[in-house]
Amino acid sequence: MKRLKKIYAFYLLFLLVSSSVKSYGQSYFANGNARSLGGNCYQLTGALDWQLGSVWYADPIDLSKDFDLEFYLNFGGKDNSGADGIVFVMQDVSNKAIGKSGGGLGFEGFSPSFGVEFDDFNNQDKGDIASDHIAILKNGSVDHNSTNSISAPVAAISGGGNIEDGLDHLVRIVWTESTNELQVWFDCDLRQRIFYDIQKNIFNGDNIVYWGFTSSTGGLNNRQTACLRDDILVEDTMTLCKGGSILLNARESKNDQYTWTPDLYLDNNSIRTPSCSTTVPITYYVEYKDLCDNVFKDTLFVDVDPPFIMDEVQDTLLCNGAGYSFDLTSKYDSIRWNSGSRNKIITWVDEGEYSLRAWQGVCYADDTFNITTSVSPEIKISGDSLFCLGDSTLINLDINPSDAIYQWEDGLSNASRYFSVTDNILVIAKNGCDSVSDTYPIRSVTLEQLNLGDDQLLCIGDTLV
Ligand SMILES: [Ca+2]
Ligand SMILES: [Ca+2]
Ligand SMILES: [Ca+2]
Ligand SMILES: [Ca+2]
Repeated sequence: MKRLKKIYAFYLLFLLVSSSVKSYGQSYFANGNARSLGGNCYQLTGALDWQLGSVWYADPIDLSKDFDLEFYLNFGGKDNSGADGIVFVMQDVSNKAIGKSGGGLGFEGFSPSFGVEFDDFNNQDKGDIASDHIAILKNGSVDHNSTNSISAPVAAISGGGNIEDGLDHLVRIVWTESTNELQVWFDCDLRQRIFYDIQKNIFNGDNIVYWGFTSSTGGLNNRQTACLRDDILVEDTMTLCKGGSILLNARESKNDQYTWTPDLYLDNNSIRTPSCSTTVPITYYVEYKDLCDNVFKDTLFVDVDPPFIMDEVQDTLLCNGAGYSFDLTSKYDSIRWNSGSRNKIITWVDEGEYSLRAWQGVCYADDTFNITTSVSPEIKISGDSLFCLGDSTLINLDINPSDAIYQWEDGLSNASRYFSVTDNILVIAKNGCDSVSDTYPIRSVTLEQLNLGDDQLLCIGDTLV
């Protein structure tokens, strides 16, 4: 099961990466001679001898829940000269699993597996019956006489008709988990019915398994195809965000007539996909005629998640290289930032506009914020600190960063000015990060009058003090 999950996770990743070219074809894994015919149809084998193909649906099936699968099988148009048939398979080997050709039906050889075979060639050594038949087997065996036979072959068509008639045959597989009941319907007739704990007896308790089809030809052949209905796995629970709406979905009906009850919170209760805007959890029943003209009733539970308001973020100034950190792990199921990051624990440091979307269940809320960055102001004062009495000195300020506002001690805020008295100049600068101050002493000086006395006569060789 672990391995299967890993493969599945990888496949999801692949889908995400290649979503621009997503098509139905990528929802399946085709192996051997199998190939997509477009839509939900696959050719499992061509009308050639010794062909071998398998197709596995990308969404695994869950045996711990009920399911009801419908598909069309076409066995080709050659009866006595045609072979070999198709097997509906559940397995947890891999999405590449493929068995043996000929009477092996592409099923023989891989285990653990569960198969419902639609066999149109009589291999007497395997316990086949003369009629085209349906049987249930396990673990890659097509031998009805072996211990791997779960239910013996019965004619596919009551009375023993031929299924290699070139027509699409509607096949329906119904699993009821509570009673471990599996039903196989062929052309609207119930042909096989077993009570068997598939999960425990075959898959060692694993409930998540691959499912799909195998097919082969041998010394005789037919072109064999399988077409899955696109609504093959209809959800039985949906969730909407209160105040919003969601499209419900029922399966294809024979006459496109539906009745949803109760007729509450629906825009139209008689169409296949009504829009539902319920504000409370509610169970709907939808009744319609299925492809076999039986009146069919499905249940769909619609749950409601409460909307919420997010208040996680504010416009923020980050100072001196600090970051804006978030830990949203406990509050939200998932997060998506405008950068594309889905991290719930994150620290932002760069300036810019940010937005995020957060989910609680299927409800989400958006928020935006701005980050600006700055550093604490720095004051540089320059100019002559000494000047002559009666003169003045020019003092310059160089304040960084540019968002800092500043003032001299008297409230003026020019970048340069003259001072003419002794002072200890105070300058204050502030921005969102900090408020700082600096001082700068300036002093006026008085030069004494020099008196060198009267002019005197000095003879060569004399000195004068
Ligand atoms: Ca045949
Ligand atoms: Ca056979
Ligand atoms: Ca058989
Ligand atoms: Ca036949």
